[in-house]
Amino acid sequence: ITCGSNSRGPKGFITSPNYPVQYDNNAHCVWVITALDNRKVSHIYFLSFCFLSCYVLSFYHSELSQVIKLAFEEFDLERGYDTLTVGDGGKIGEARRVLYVLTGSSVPDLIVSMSNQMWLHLQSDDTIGSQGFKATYEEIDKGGCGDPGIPAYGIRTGERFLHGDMLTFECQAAFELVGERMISCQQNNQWSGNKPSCVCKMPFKNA
Ligand SMILES: [Ca+2]
Repeated sequence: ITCGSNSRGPKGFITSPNYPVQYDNNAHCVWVITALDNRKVSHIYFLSFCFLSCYVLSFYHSELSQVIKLAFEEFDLERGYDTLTVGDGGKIGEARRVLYVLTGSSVPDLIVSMSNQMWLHLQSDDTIGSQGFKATYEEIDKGGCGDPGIPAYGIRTGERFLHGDMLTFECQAAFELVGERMISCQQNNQWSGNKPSCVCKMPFKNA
């Protein structure tokens, strides 16, 4: 089956077909998410002073200032056989702009595009389905990795999500940190690691 859609910002969500019921076999779905062309009033005001050259500048600004942040809430695809490929830009399947090929049942972390567009391609084979996925998307300003959130029962130090910024995580008493304690926002708009989780320590375990 063929499915998917073209979506525009500033925010929304995408689910696999039939979600939360199993997706179809032989599904072939594509989604393209495009940030809104959000020219601001100040730009239009600016136009009246400088005509063509400033129009080009403001257009340039509006085209490139926003990127797409994709955050998964649920994710479950038949491991190794059904895949969701996420890429940058508007050309579906462009190999050199693939960001991730996702499969299996662990929920991926944030994905941030590098341009104002992101595409997703779900492909399933001819047997065995799974629940599928639900993801929300949102426009964010270019030059950052987006807010990865704070783990349940956790504490985060750091409030900035721009290139080079670092976040450190701790867990509340009685919880143990699993995963990376510190992550940094890389130039490719992706965090260096996944947000950790805080799991309850075994209270009666003998030392
Ligand atoms: Ca399958």
